[in-house]
Amino acid sequence: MTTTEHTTPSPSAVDSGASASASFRAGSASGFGSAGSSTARVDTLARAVLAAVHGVIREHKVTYPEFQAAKKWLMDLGDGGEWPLFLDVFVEHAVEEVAAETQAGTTGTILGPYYLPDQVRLPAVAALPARPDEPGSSWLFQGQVRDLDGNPLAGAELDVWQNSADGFYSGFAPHLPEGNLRGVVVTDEQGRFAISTILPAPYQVPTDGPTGELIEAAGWHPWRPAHLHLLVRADGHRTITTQLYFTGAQYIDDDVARATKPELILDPQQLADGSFRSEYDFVLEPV
Ligand code: MBD
Ligand code: FE
Repeated sequence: MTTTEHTTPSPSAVDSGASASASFRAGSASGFGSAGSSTARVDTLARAVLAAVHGVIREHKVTYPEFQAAKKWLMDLGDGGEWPLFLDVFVEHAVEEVAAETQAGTTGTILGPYYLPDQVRLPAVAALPARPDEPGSSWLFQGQVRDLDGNPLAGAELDVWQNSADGFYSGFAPHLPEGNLRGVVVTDEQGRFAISTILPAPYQVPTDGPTGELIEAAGWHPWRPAHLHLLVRADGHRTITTQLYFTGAQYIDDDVARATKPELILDPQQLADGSFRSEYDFVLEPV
């Protein structure tokens, strides 16, 4: 396992797990009914999931001690508030793959557990809110939002969020100010934007919670490559949920969340002053 390169400060799995659970509940998701699923659909999916689990048990001759250990681990996952983390790390990529089958324009990828709505609205040329002494390499990220026909989309929103150099997301770690490295940037008349921020850092799944316990017990590694999250939206267009990554970055070919895609990898240019610059354009399809 390659877990030694980055050391993390004190925020615990419970901090991020509890906040991620609360934030998910505050969002729009509710019961099966709200998903628009009929009784027949729920029946089909629930049967299929249970059949898959039964299949694993039979194929691998799962024992009673293993069944009880799994039960305890699942209980811990709920108690630690880590269901959103666990599902977004290990399951969401498959849901996104299916969604992508009917999506045109910029490639999407998973949302993850750390999106927070209602962040500060910023003009097309803006710096993300950051601490006065925000550590990390300066990064200017700029580009244009267009429709499928190549027309610029003025007033489009780039709702962006990223971790700080120590690997944590604001809102999910008590040492970071609210709204740090989050913002909604609105494109100008030419659909353009230029965002000043820092390069994001690799992300480590908390090792002191149940998700980390499973990763450790299975001999996997807990890392995601550094990434910038974005929701890109414009009136009359389908919102793109995506992430941008960096060429040659650690874990770029071995993301624990399986959420990298070749089209989403940037190759930032380093300037003489040591800062970095990237360009990326987004294309949205009509709804
Ligand atoms: C992250 O930062 C993330 O983007 C995902 C998908 C899962 C866990 C943490
Ligand atoms: Fe993330």
